[in-house]
Order: sequence, then structure tokens, then C-alpha cells
Amino acid sequence: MSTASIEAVDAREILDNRLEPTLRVTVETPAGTGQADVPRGRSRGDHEALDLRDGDDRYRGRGVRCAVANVEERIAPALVGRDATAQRSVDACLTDLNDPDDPLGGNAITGVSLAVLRAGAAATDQPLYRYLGGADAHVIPLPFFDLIEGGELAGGGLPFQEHQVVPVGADSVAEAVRMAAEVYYELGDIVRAEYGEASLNVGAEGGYVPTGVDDPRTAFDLELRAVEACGYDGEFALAADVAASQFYDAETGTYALLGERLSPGELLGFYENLADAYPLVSLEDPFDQDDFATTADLTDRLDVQVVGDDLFATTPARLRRGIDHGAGNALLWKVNQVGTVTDAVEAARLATRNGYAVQVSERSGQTPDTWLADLAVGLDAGQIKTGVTRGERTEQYNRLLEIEAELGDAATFGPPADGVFDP
Ligand code: 2PG
Ligand code: MG
Repeated sequence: MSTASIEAVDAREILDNRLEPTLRVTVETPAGTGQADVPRGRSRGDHEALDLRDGDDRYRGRGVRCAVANVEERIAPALVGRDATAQRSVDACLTDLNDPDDPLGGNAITGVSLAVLRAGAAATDQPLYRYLGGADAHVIPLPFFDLIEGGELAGGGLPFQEHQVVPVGADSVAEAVRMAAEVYYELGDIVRAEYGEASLNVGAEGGYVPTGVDDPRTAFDLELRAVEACGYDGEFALAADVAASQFYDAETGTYALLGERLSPGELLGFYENLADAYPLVSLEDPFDQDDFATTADLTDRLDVQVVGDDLFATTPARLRRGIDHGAGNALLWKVNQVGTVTDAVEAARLATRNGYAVQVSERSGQTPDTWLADLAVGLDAGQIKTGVTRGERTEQYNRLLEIEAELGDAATFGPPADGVFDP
């Protein structure tokens, strides 16, 4: 029997940053144990893997006891005895086991798949990023910091979900985090002085929610003022996760923005003006999650990175459709949108092979588990978005700082200079 042979697979119901249940999965082998917590989005796309919930009285139906039971009663017996380092065959087994009429739950599958990956790393005595990325893993991702929040992730009036600052002038993640933190403090002073103390309350990812601000341009103005006040002119670019499906009305085919109803073409015009007026480098989900055509139009017309999150759902088939349409030029990468590590890695490879960039992403619901930071390095993604404050976000930065220090001179920072997004 191989020393990486799986001896046990266990799951527990734990709590995420929103005090909502999620799974913690543990995979044991004689040579090492792997454990992983499962994240959960709030602004979830329609094409994501099933997030299986109990739907009973506990936790207003949000309990995950049924997913825990699926891990222990259906998945564990099928995996015991398999080699934890054979990720692809373990994931294929999970996919086979998943009966559409009685689904295991994408959350159960993601937890097991990630815990197996961790067990494989432990059994071969390697850090997770190197186990996934191999001996050459050395690219530390450039973080996108969501300093002002709106949409579904905050209680304010901003229609766009994330107004990000991108420290394109930084040479390392240590510098990027320090610069962004200084801008964050400065922005705090500005929003408190202008919009009151309550503006310091933060959204799901730890960004501010300035009271009464409902125009994305005002949010960008505030961010640029903070950047300037810190003396970082030209060292930061701007980006947004629009999450446009959230303000799209399928019946009329229009977007509710700033008191008006915009057609897709009018919204495209809004983005063109935005890109003219601001140092905008990246737009995520600028249109409805099924609108490949207008997304393709925008990708063609604007010289910015166009990221598909709900559009692609980290699913190779949807990304393939995007590639065929010329829709977007970057993949937002979230393992739990698709289920297994194998399928998510396949989506990232498909993106790279077709000249798309890859941005690794947190979910709004998660725990301080840091597999995300390791996977970003292992994937050679070059970009990450992982929020701003709150422990489940800052732990990702702490892990990236640790990896960067561990790699020393071998580390390089940010996406490749010849890619879609060239800071
Ligand atoms: C997004 C994410 C995370 P959620 O839309 O990109 O930033 O939100 O996890 O709620 O889907
Ligand atoms: Mg998004």
C-alpha cells in the first residue's frame, strides 16, 4: 500500500465569516493529512455547481449536514484505498459518483477535492503551491484590493459590487500590501470626514461602504484622492467587479443604473466613458452572465482586461464558448464554481492556452483557510482578488507574504508582461 493511500475522509460542519455553516473536510493518509474549508459566494452565478444546503429549521435552512453525510457515507467509501497524489483520478471518481438525481453537492465535492490536494502535498512533503505548480512555481500574484463595496456585498447604494485599486507600481506583494494598506487608511479618513463615521463600516470583503454614495465614479474619485494623498500617483490603477447580472432586468433587457434603464449598448457606452476618464485596467462581469455577445463587443472595443466570473463560472465548456465568441479575455478562477480541482485547473489551462489571463478569487463567504493563496501561486495566475480587511482576507495576504519570503530571489511578482494585463 502506498504511503499516500487514503485511509479516511471526514467532514464537519463549521462556520464561515458570515456565521453561516460550511464544510471542513479532512483526508488522512499514512504519510500526511490534508484539510480544507469550503468557501461560499453570495452573488452566485446561475451556472455554478450546486451549493447543497439542508433546507430545514437549523440555521434558516443553511446547514450542511446533508453535504457532510454525503462526504462520509457516499464519498469516503469510494476514496479509501486510493492514492491521494492521484488528483485527477480521485476527481474523476467524485464526478462519477455525483448522481444528478441525488447530487453530492458541489460544496462536498470541492471540500474533498481540496483536502485530497492538501493530503497529496503533505504526503510528498511539499508546500501546497509547489505541489500544484511544480519545481518552477515562483509567480506571486498581484492583488486587486476591493476598497469600496457595493451591490450584493454591502448595504450601501453603489450598483457595482467592487471598486478595486491595483498597485501596478509595486515590485513585490510585500510592497503591494503595504501601499494598499496606506491607501486604505487614507481613504478611511476621507470617507469619514465627508460621509460620516458610518462609512467606515465595511462590506463582506472588508472594503468601505460610504454612506449615500451611489455613483461608481464617485467611488473611483475617492480612491484616486486617497492614492494621490499618499503620493502614489501613477502607482495604482483602478478596476471593478460590476457583477452586472445583479442590476439586469431580463424582462426588459435593461440595466438599472443611476436612476436610468440602460440598454446593453448604452451600458457599453458608460464603460467607454469610464475608461476614458479613469486609469481603468480591468472590468469583471460588465454585462449579464449570459450575454456573451455584448461582452465580446466590449472586449473588442476597450483596451482593458475583461474578466468573466458569473459568465464562465470556472467551467471549461462556458469558457470555450467565450473563447469562440471573443467574449472577455480573462477568467475569474473559483474552484467551488465548478467543483473539483481538476476541472478548475482545466479551465485555467484552457484560458492560458487561448491567451486569456487568470485571476484567482476568494468568495464573499469563506474561512481563514489559506489554500487560495497557495493555489494562486501554484497556478501561475499572476493575479488574485481576495478582499481587503477581516481575518479571512488578511490571512491570504499573510500567506502570500510567507511564500514570497520563502521563495526569496526566485520569486517574481505579477502577471507576465506580454499577457492581457500588463501593469
Ligand atoms: C465575486 C465574488 C467574490 P461572491 O462576485 O467576484 O468577490 O462574490 O463570492 O459572493 O460570488
Ligand atoms: Mg464577481
